Amino acid sequence: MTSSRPSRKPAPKSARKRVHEPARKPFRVPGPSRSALSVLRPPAFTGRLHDARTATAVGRWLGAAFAVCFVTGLVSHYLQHPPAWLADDLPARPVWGYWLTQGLHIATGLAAIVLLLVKLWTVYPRLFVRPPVRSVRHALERLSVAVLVAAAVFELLTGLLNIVEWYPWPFSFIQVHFAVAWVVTGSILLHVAVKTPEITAHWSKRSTGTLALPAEDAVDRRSLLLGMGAAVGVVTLTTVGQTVTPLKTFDLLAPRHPDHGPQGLPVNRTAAAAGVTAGGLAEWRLEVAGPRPYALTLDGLRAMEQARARLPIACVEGWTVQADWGGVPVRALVERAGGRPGRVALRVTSLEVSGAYRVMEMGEEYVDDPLTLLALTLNGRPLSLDHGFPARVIAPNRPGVLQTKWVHRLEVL
Ligand SMILES: Nc1nc2c(c(=O)[nH]1)N[C@H]1C(S)=C(S)[C@@H](COP(=O)(O)O)O[C@H]1N2
Ligand SMILES: [Mo]
Repeated sequence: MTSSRPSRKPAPKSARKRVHEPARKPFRVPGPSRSALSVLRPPAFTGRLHDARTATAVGRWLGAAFAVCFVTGLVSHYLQHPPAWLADDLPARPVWGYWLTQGLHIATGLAAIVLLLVKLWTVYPRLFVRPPVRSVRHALERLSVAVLVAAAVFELLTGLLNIVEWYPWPFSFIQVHFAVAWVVTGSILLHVAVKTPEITAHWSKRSTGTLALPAEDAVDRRSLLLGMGAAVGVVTLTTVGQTVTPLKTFDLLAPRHPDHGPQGLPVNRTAAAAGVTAGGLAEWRLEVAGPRPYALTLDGLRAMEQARARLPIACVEGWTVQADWGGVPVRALVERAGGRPGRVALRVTSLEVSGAYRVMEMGEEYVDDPLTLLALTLNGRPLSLDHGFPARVIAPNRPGVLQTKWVHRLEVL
């Protein structure tokens, strides 16, 4: 290798013989003065890694990742916070539905971090465009890109911090992450609309950009895209094992490992954190409110006909573990209180002292589903305290946050 910088030290003899190039002068910013402004002068962007063809090639992967992330995010949001008209029609099947959509949400969100970084690097020379503003249209376009970048960075950053359960901000993650998702989506659509001529011109490999390329530039671009693909592959492989358990051996970077936790299952909120103690459970009864209210002890629940269900706990934060659950079908408990399964919703209250997931409501479809259980056992053993002893909800196709633990009251609605 030859260095482009002249070196003060004499090169070793063997090397000196091979140097044919005259030593280059060190680079100087031309002009009368090296003012503060000249620091802002763009570096010389050689090669075509910053051209429209590269931006298009990277951008469509990023667009695809954001599209999947947005749609799966909507699914997650509406399963957790359904509007009243939808609440009773949320489907309890397929049982793996939320597992799939939330797994995709987190995986595409993590992949989008890599893709966004590459995309920003590809287009950052445009920050130095002179003059900065050519027309009103140009100004609006630049403003829309600024909004897009800010919203996209915000969304990926808050999502990432959420999966590690770190909330270094004063606002509610759920509402703000949801709202900004619309801003990102809207500004992507606007961006695509504005850039349609460029995108179509550079969509295929034979785009004008490529034809004009010297061969080595095409190689550069291919290397960039391969590198990006490899980085996405590594990020995905080292995190997706938290939800695709056959790949759990490679789960090195995800915040959760599917096996780590009591009874082989992770725990988000421990009994201690929820203020639930074994001592406080001595007097535990399940209260069921409805046309014919009643209460049951744990032995009373165990004496009812038991059902089994193999269902995943699919946490919104992206980890999923399948388990065998045993307990009393919720519809049987509702019928016993005089409610008609398929016609009534249910409010479930936890013993938990405080917390966003102390009270949960489930719609008619879930109440009616034979796989929706008030679970007493996990993988054949009584629930551990951290998994919701003495009784917890487990239902198919439902976000983990709604699988309420330490249940003590059901209300037929
Ligand atoms: N009462 C109560 N139930 C709860 C929670 C909670 O904070 N309080 N957390 C939920 C969340 S976020 C998840 S992912 C599941 C996890 O269940 P596990 O801890 O048994 O794995 O429990 C849910 N049940
Ligand atoms: Mo969760």
